[in-house]
Amino acid sequence: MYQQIVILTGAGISAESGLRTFRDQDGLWEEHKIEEVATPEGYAKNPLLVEQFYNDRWQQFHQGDIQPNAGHLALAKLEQEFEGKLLVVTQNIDDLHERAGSKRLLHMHGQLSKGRCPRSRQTFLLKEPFGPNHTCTCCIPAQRLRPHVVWFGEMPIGLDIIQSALDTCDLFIAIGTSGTVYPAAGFVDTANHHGAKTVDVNLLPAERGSQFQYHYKGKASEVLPMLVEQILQGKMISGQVD
Ligand code: BJW
Repeated sequence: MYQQIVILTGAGISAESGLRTFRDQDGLWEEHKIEEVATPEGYAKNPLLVEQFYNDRWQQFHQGDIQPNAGHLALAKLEQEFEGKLLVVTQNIDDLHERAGSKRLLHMHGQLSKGRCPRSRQTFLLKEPFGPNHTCTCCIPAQRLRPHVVWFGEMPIGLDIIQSALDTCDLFIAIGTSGTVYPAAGFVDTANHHGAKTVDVNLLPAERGSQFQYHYKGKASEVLPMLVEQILQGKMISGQVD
């Protein structure tokens, strides 16, 4: 039924694994000022504060009870069994998709597990939270690594790959994202423009005037296993689940 699928995930898919979202009640932005911890200007002004923000999240991500949930696992199953093309684009910096088994995956807002040389942009895998000993091996003198994340005003990663996938996909599914941050929030328009079916999965009901053609209201961990089965069985996606 479908040949090429693009899936966009946001913080909501990891919420049921125990990671906080940004804009929900009790979200990260309730406790932190965006301009202080999620802009290059904030980092230039106070790198230690920003490193602390990411180190706190590192600690949380590495708690033993943080595991991929049924939503992540369903997407990995889709990748294994779907015969067409599939790309999962995640805005999340956690590694729960990888840990669930996803491989055709693009982290458009970076990865917490990596630091980046501010001069060469080379990335380095981190085995521990940020500290003064985290420097690059590509420059002389060695540069202090910065978090490999995309802050406001910075260019997201892999946009050319995402754009060409969106231009040719016939199914676009957004999961657990508030649609407030661009360019990710505009992907649905591109997919609609190219004639794809567009589907939103969110705990909240569909917004009036939403650009999505279909909406599934519910937890990602409950909706995705059902949606993935429908796709694998070649069934048309048509339902509004409330
Ligand atoms: C569940 C659930 C469950 C919960 N099941 N669902 C004016 C107009 C338009 C654009 C701009 C503008 N001024 C500036 C801009 C651009 C700016 C922008 O979009 N600003 C807006 C705020 C207006 N964007 C940028 O600067 C981006 N770069 C850029 O634009 O470059 C230039 C460019 C030019 C031309 C083409 C392309 C590019 C960069 C954005 C970087 C965002 N960075 C962050 C931090 C990353 C590192 C980190 O993790 O700390 O990314 S901010 C934060 O928001 C993070 C997230 O990835 C991102 C999106 O959040 P997400 O995932 O949607 O989470 P929430 O919390 O918002 O929503 C969770 C949802 O889940 C909710 O809907 C819940 O209901 C749902 N949910 N539980 C299902 N169990």
